Amino acid sequence: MTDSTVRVRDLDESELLARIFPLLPTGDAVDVGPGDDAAVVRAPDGRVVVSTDVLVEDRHFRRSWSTGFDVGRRAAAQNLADIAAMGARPTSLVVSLVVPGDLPVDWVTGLARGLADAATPAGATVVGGDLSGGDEIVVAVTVHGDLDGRAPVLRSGAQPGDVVAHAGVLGRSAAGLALLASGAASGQHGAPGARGPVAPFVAAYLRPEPPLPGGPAAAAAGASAMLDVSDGLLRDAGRLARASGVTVDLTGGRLSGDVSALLPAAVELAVVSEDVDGWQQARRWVLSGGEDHGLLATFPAEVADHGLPAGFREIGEVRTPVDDGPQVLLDGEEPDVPQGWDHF
Ligand code: TPS
Repeated sequence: MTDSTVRVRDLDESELLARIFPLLPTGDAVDVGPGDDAAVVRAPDGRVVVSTDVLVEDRHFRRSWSTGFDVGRRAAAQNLADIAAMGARPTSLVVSLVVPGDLPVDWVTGLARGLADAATPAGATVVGGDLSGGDEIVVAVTVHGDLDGRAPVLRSGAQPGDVVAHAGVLGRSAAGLALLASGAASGQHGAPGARGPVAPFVAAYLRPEPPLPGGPAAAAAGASAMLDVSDGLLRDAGRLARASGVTVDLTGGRLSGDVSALLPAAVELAVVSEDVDGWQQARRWVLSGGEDHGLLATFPAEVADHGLPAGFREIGEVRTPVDDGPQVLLDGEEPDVPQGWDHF
């Protein structure tokens, strides 16, 4: 029997783990890896950056759109992005998995491969986790990181006059999700399977590539505040603005390249949904789409004058807040589109 006919319930836990362990990324930051009651990891900096993020079937992914590999890759990538957003370097992951008994075992081994695919280039290892049965798939990842002696970059440090900058892509994941949800890209499994104009957008949704080196680079360059964009540019810019007690004013003209890059996706969507205005749709994805996990950071003007770190480009300015005024502006005015993703 191959792993596509073997179901999770056909194996006992130790047999399933024996198939997973060899696939997990390993590294020398670990003294005791998976298999014991707990792992022992090094913390060279003396401080540990920790974050956790969960993926829930039919909320964050659909089994009909995503392979196990895609989900593993995404679960790792979005956690790694949270570490980068503190200005840190990811070191290790702990992965807890809830899976239905009828799930093919190769979905789970695919997930382990996907975790490795995202974690290995980032220098992170998987050091442990837990397995349980349940009605739907849930992947909960905890990630650790190291600051390499630097101060963490918080959301709360932005000052009026700072430059607002972004690294990574904007709206691509939301465009891919819309294409999958509309049927315009249905049946497309992952980047290699998706063809035609929809392929890069579907790939961006299924396999986001956060600009991880940008985190430590921004910290080293003197970023005053940073977060990763998971729920949409406007919503996450609002979080940074609120935490810092400032107003973030985004410059529409600096986002027009991002909007035009999404026009092919809007055109494909228009084929299945007649009332789509391509430019407006693409603009909404850029401003309100989530899950690209780019880095939104602010830099003092004198830092920006010497050149932003690799991957970052200016997209706006930090202003002094106006009492009771909006925290996020677009060209000086309240944005005319929804803020972004809301969980509940
Ligand atoms: C099947 N979505 C879910 S969570 C989220 C977004 C944009 C924001 C980030 O969440 N439907 C399906 N898959 C999706 N990914 C979405 C909708 C959209 P978190 O902060 O929990 O990482």
